[in-house]
Amino acid sequence: GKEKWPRGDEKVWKDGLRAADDDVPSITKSIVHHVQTSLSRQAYNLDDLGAYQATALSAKDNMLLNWNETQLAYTRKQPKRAYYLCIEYLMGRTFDNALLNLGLKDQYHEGVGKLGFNLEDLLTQERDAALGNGGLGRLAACYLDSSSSQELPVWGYSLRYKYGIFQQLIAPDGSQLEAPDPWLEHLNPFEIPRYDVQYEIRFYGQAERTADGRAVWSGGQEVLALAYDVMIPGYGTKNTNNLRLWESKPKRGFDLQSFNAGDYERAVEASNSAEAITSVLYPNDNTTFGKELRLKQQYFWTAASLADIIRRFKSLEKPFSALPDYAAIQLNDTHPTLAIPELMRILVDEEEVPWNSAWDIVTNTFFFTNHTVLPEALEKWPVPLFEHLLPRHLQIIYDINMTFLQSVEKKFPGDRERLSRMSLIEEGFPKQIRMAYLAIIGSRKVNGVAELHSQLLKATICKDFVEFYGISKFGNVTNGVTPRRWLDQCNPGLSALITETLKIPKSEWLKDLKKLEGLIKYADDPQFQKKWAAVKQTNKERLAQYVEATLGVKVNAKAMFDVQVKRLHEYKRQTLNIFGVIHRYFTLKAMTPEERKKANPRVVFFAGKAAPGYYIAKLVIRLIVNVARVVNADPDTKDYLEVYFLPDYSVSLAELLVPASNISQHISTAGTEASGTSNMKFCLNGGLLVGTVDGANIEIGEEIGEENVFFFGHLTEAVEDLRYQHTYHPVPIEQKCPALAHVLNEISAGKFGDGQTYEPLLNTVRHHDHYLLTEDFQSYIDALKLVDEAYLNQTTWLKKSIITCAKMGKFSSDRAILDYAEEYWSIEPLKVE
Ligand code: GL2
Repeated sequence: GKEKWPRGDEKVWKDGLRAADDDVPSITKSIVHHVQTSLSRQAYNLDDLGAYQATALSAKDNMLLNWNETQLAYTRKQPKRAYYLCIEYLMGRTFDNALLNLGLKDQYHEGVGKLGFNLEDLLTQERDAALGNGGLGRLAACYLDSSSSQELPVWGYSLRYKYGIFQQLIAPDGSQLEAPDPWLEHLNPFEIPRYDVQYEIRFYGQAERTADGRAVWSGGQEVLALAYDVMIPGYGTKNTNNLRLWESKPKRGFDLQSFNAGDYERAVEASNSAEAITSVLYPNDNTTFGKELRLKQQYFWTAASLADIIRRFKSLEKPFSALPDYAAIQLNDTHPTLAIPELMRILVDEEEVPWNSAWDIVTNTFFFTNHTVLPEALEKWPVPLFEHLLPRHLQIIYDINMTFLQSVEKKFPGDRERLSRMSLIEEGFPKQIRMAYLAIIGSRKVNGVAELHSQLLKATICKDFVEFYGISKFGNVTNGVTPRRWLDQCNPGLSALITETLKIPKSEWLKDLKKLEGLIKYADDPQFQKKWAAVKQTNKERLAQYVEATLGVKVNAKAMFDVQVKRLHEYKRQTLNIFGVIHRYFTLKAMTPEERKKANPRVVFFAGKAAPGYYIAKLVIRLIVNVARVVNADPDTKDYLEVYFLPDYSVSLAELLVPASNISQHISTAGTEASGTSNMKFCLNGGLLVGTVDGANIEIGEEIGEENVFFFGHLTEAVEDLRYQHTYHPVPIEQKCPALAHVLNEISAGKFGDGQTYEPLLNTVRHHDHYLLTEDFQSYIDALKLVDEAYLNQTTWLKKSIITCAKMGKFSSDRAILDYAEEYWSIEPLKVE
């Protein structure tokens, strides 16, 4: 705005400005203040939940001061900004992270103590913000932490789902049950509703042309998008970025006409349908679910976000051609691809920018990251459904496609096959819109999330586009994880040991993770090894306590902890793991008690959710639970093998599991896991990796040395050929892999409950074996044997563990976000003073 500010007396304004409450007396004062005012409670009726809320509100005030200054600095200095559009943000809990990033945890600990509460108890009162399914959503959360910590002007945009990822319950027979996740049931201290930021979003209706040839989209349903802001505090800096979440609301409360006619149900129908848009997160990971409501979510979110971005840009009073100098928009996977036709619509229909200029602006503003090559995850929308919901956008997509195909024809004259391969519209009944292609042609650059994945992209989904645009449009940014949450916060013991050993402030290595290499020179030091081992032991006992408290069983914390936690998916091969466990159980059973004493005791942990409609994945859970039931009850093997399925995997549970692993498993069929990010978290915490030559496992091996990783299995290059063999020259499993055949037969025979139940699962392995379990089983068992042998020698094991952690610097999400900032978005850090 041009008017003078502040209004009124500047001095009064200045006197009113608050400083952060960063000493203990001010902190206790602010907590008590929130108890009294925000909660309207008092000391006599304050429980842990109330104390948590008041304390969190006090911390939020501190964050808000930084947030305000950050936004003011951005507004004043007008830097180019990046916008990260991701339909999922798997944030987990906020409070602990906020205190650590603000550098106020000790003060709050003391202050809360003075008020008669224990900070650690209050922290567990917070519910996870579980607005995501798995790796893709958690990656977005790590990137926000890094963007604030690295002082980059980045905002996230997503949806404020009323219900996050479902709660997982395990029935007595082992099957997964789903319950809603009403995470907003209580006050959420960390969000700010912005009643002043609302946009109208249209669906359905008609797209028509006026006499002068302009397109107008009218009629249909209009709903309101209301902004909620979530502050993202940087570590050791004032910079506090924003995550803006949209909530859908009815535009006119309810339909007054029906109301007046006494038809109250009809009157609220429209309002219910508006609210439904942001009511629940779709629980599918790595698979599309072609429902109209999902498409509505995608458009609602991208349209509101773009309206917001454009409004901010317009306040700069620059010509539209300057948009790419002020905004970079990252399309995280294809879910926000509608932003491309939507920006075209705004520019061409509303701002009267000529089509070609508009397309120039678009293709210099957007960037696209692909997160998977799995065919079932490639988004395609049926044209009839799309046309019904977004008639104008379909016209725009057709126009984009026509111009694009003309340029392809020019470069490859007469190549009709190529035109039909590259078209945005896939022929068929019905025709479908290929969202990945739209994202590719509408973006400045395209990247994958690990070296192998980016190579595969260029060889498969993007092949024709590489030939058309040239290779330089296609890049790689290997994923990363934030060491603040995934080391300092979840493993305070290790963090303290590292700081003490490196003899530099924690803030230095946490923001420059390569500094961990300073640990290498202590890798052989017996004193250091002893401390290193003690930290791991403490973390294992902490996990054991959790398991006892939740499942009521005592875990042998002296045994090796072997962890596989991730979404249940056939490609991730939890089946390989559980079949390996069964094989191990049979092997132990067959031993004499004397022989058994030489075995390496092992506790195997599984956790992860299956999409509610994913039948085979649910069977895998059921099998794991029933194997656990049988194995854990067997006195012959009990001291050597325990198996647990921990229900309701979450970010908070990961924070307990990750620091407690001796080994973790990342065993996808080669070429299927784009990157994986928990592999990075486990290794950063000194857990060794058992894995296939896939995704980021490969780069972890390159960094830490292959001698420190337990690799096994066929390579990506072999997969296609093996699958061909399986289809055209199948060899019976008894012949191919007798050990595995024995495992399957015992399951069928009812060793782990009714064998019939598992037949559909077992048949996926017996026939076709798309994920190549029969091909990898033996080398998997061999790898696990090597693990046992290596674990027997604790000195060399600890050395591996220390070196693994020390060489993980590359996998900080700070490195990844800086890579995006420099190579893609062209944005620079802006330090808030
Ligand atoms: C994923 C990939 O499967 C996973 O390998 C990758 O680490 C993450 C983040 O890039 O993205 N793709 C995807 O759709 N989900 C993922 O976790 N859900």
